[in-house]
Order: sequence, then C-alpha cells, then structure tokens
Amino acid sequence: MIRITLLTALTTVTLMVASAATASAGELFQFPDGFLWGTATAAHQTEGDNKNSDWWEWEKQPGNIANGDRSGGASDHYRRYAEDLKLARQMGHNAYRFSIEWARIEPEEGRFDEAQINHYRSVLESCHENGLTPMVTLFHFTLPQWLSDQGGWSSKNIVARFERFARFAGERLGDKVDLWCTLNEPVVYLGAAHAVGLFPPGQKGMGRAANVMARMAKGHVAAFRALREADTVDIDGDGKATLIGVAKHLRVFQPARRNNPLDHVAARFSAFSFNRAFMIAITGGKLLLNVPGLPHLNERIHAGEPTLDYVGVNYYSRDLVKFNVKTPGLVDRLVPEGAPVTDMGWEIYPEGFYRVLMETWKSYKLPIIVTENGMADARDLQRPGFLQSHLEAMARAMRDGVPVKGYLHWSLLDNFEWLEGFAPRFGLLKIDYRTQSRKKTGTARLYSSIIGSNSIEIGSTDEE
Ligand code: IFM
Repeated sequence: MIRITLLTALTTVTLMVASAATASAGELFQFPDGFLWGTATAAHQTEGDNKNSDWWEWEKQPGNIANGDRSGGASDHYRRYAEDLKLARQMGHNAYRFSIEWARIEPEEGRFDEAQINHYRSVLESCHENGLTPMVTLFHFTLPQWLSDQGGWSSKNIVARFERFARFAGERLGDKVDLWCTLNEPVVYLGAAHAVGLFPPGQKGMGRAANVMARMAKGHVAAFRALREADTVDIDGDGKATLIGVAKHLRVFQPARRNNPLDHVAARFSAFSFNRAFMIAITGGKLLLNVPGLPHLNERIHAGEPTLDYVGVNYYSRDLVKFNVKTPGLVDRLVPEGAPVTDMGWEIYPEGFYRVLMETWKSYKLPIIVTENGMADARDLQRPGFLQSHLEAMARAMRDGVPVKGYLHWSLLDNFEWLEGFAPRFGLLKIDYRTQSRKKTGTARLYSSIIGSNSIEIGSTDEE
C-alpha cells in the first residue's frame, strides 16, 4: 500500500465518467496515414553528466535515490544520440520526443550557452536525417541549479524565466521543430517537488503546491505564447509553424471499496486534483481551488485565448483509492489484489488507457498525442503483451471517435528512473550499463511489426 499525498486534497469534486468499452474480437483497425509512431525520452534520464541541474546535486544526498544510484553517465545519449536515432529509424519509427536541458542551455542566470543550443540543433538534424518528426519538451522535471536555489517553480520569477527560455528555444530551434511540449507531467512534478519534497527543491506542504500549480499553469501559457511568436517556420508544410501542448499524466481512479461512500469521494477528489484541475486551468483560463485547510485559489490564468493545440497523454496505470480516516486530506492508493503489475508494482490496466483517451477527448475536444505509455520490465516478459493490449485499447478509442495523432512509447532505451535509480527498465532498447551497448528487446520487434503494418487486430479486451 502506498500513501500518496500528491495533491489529493487540492480540490472540489468532479466525477470521472468511465466509458464502458465494447470491442468485437478480431477486428482489424487501420491507423491513419501519417500517424506518429515512436518513443519518448527525457534529457536528464538519458544524456548523462547533467552537472548544472538541480537533480545532479539532489542525487548526491544520501537517501534520496534508491540504492544510492546517481544519474552519472545515464544512457550516454548526449554522445550517442546519432546511433540511437538511427536505431529508432531501423525499428520503423517516424517520431521522437525528447527534452532539451534547461540547465545546459542556461547554466547561469541569463547566460545562454551557444554550444549547447547547437548540440540540440544537431540532435534535431539527426531526427530529420532519420525520418523522425521531433517533439521537443521544454521542462521534464529538471531545473538549472541556480533556479532551483531560488525556489524553482515556487519562485516569483519562474514564469518570466520559463517564458524567456521558451522564446530562446523557439528562436533557435524553431526552424527544425513544429511540435512542442511545454511541460511534462506538471501535477506529478509539483506534488513530488513541492508537496512531499521527494524531488528537488524538496519543499513540503500542500498550500505551497497549490500555488505552484497556478505558476506552472501560467508558465505553460507564457511559454505557449512565446513559442507561437518565436517559431514562425512551418517545417512540414501543414500551414502551422507550431503545435504546442503539455504531456499530462492521466490515471484511472476508482473507489477501493465499492460500498464505501468516502472512498467514492476520495476517488473523485483524486481524479479532479490529479487529472483535471491543471487542464481546466490552462484550457478554461481559471484555476479554482476551494478546499478547507488550504489556501483558496481563484486565479486567472489567461483571458480566454486558446493555449493548447493538443493534449499529450501519459498513461501508465490505475489506482484504487481508499479514504484515509486519520488524515482526511490524504488518500491511500492501492493495486487490486492479484492484478498483474510491472516491476515497479504498477497495475497493468489497458482498459484504463481506453477510458482516459475517451475522457480526454470528451473533456477538451482537442487532438491527442500519446506522449508516454510503457512499463518497467527488466526481462521484457510482460511488455510485449502490455504493448499489444495498450495499442488495442488506443485503437478502440480511435475507432470510437477519439482523434489520436500519435503514440510515443516510454521509452526508447533504459534510463535513470528518478527516485528509483537505474533498476527499472523501460527501454525498447536494453542497455548494458557497463559497456553502454544497446540491444533490441522482443517488444521492440513487436512494435516494429505493428508500425510496419500500420494496423492492429483488436482482440477481446477485458470489459467491466
Ligand atoms: O520516467 C518517467 C518519466 O520521466 C515521466 N513519466 C513517467 C515515466 C516512468 O515513471
């Protein structure tokens, strides 16, 4: 049982409507031409030697990372990106999501490093040489140490700093990128960094986390505007120089005890605070939080203009939610007994992917790109089934009208999994960290064959 404090107390109640799926076995689903197939990575998790970032310092402190792991050379992707992107092409991928590292690009406040921005230009060139449509993420959990020292996303200056960084990225990389992702998993991040203190800058407290949500929402909006202005080059000729979104971690929350009304309330609370509050803030323009014991928030985020071109969906799992009697603001999140789980103990629940996609489309009426989906499986035993069942779930959602434009598997290669260090293995390419050699997994081959046919047979997925 894991007790999670991630913003579960932050909000009012909204019902997460779960659509029951109906699948007829044996139906062949054809993905549209131009569907994006690929993988996602993040700079700090893969590049290695990210010395100016706040995680570099954080990892040095005993107890912060499992087994005392440090990201160190990570997957050596900073130096081996060309080899890795060639492998992606060989596997049939046509897209690649990665993050640019703010700590490298602006290692000191206001000093932008030409060599580093040129490095990312080379990565983008390599994407294009390999036929990979790049998606560039601006913020994926790491900050320059100088900014973290100011409080990171809790600092007053953060929105202006992020806007400046986004503008610089748009100006310097815009001729090679159309597809941008401002923030990765803002609610996961603000919970871990500013509510429970497990990520740097290690702040604790629900009140502060609520304010950080407002800052991140404003940061997204500021970055959206800056990218729109700065990146005017339409690479793919679709008439749009930019498509800008966020990668939002979305989960299914269900009451642990069907007959317990408090668990129902807790599940709805969790769905609203984790899945919806941030999205409503950036799409609707207002962040409304009204929870006893927390600062009331009624903040205008923007004046009603469009600030999202697509929703990036990161889907991993579901939680059974149990009301916590001792600390009513908190909830316990459980895995159903006997359910299949990943190496990290997360339930494997493909039906939830279908539900999340349906719900996201109904809520925001925006195109969707699956910006992450995957599992930790060191022996690659369950992952082929995971991939197959999740792609089937996605295909069913598409058949039922959800405009999914692409699927980016997490991850291209094994990498540094934050608090868990190097033990969890998410890669389609398995890495031997002694030699940094890459080896294709069975899942990588399965993925290639699905991409090759651009279709999938929808089997009889479990329904509830
Ligand atoms: O590795 C992370 C990634 O950085 C963000 N989304 C979830 C992944 C697996 O935990």
